[in-house]
Amino acid sequence: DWGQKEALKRHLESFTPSNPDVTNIKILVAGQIGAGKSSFINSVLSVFQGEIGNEALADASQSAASHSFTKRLRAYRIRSAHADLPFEICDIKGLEPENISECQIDDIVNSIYGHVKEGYKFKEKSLTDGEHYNQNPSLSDQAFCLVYIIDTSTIQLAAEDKIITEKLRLIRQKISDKGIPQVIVMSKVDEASLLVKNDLKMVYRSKKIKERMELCSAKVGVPVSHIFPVKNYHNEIDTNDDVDVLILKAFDQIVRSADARLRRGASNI
Ligand SMILES: Nc1nc2c(ncn2[C@@H]2O[C@H](COP(=O)(O)OP(=O)(O)OP(=O)(O)O)[C@@H](O)[C@H]2O)c(=O)[nH]1
Ligand SMILES: [Mg+2]
Repeated sequence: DWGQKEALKRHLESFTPSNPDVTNIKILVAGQIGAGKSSFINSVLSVFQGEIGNEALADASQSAASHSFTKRLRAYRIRSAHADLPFEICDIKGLEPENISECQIDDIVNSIYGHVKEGYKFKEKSLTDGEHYNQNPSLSDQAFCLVYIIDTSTIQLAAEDKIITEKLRLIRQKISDKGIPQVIVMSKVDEASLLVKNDLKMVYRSKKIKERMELCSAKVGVPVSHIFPVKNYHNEIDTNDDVDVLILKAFDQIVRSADARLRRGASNI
């Protein structure tokens, strides 16, 4: 249904967290370098603003990078034209494709639990103390959904695929005790299929996209119902309803998952 943009937007604009102790629901975005994390955050911000913003600075160069363009943890509050919404999305450094480093995984897990303060610059060694370490995170400091961004145009490459899924598996293992939900956003559907590039509405009809979503589901062990294909805003001047609908669908599920986790009670966190 490509006509649901306004309904989805209204629903999210009038949303209040189930737990009254939580002022804003925090969501953490993770994934490989260049997967489109910052662009996804910009896209969500743009949908609610009704115009393209570039708050979460994305990498403007098209070349494949070996270092993350985003270096610090930064939180972005979602705002609509009328008010601040009770959602905050955190952008972090990307996971390096070559190796599986414990440090990167620990930093992500610590960021989810709210131990890493805004502005922290990620280092070679994981954060365990100091001025950026939050010893006693409040409920609003903790993230209640992990969004993992996977590049649809490269997931089929065997080597990358293996490392991506192994890292996700390690993160899942660490956070599974606390029942933090995970949603996968598959970015760059336009780069994965020419059909979709020419008409975004073909995204659920394209055989290639369907195959990639199934591949992702099988490898990561997340049901296809929790995997959302999107095209991020990355070089556009104006927003577009089809792009907005896919972003809103993904964001709506992210918010539902996070809120469901919150409803289960703070005592288990
Ligand atoms: N075609 C297309 N390009 C995209 C999309 N999303 C992101 N990009 C491009 O991919 C590149 C990387 O995007 P970023 O948002 O900077 O990726 P990131 O995951 O934040 O990367 P790091 O901060 O380096 O870890 C940029 O050149 C974007 O313009 C998309 O949906 N489609
Ligand atoms: Mg980034």
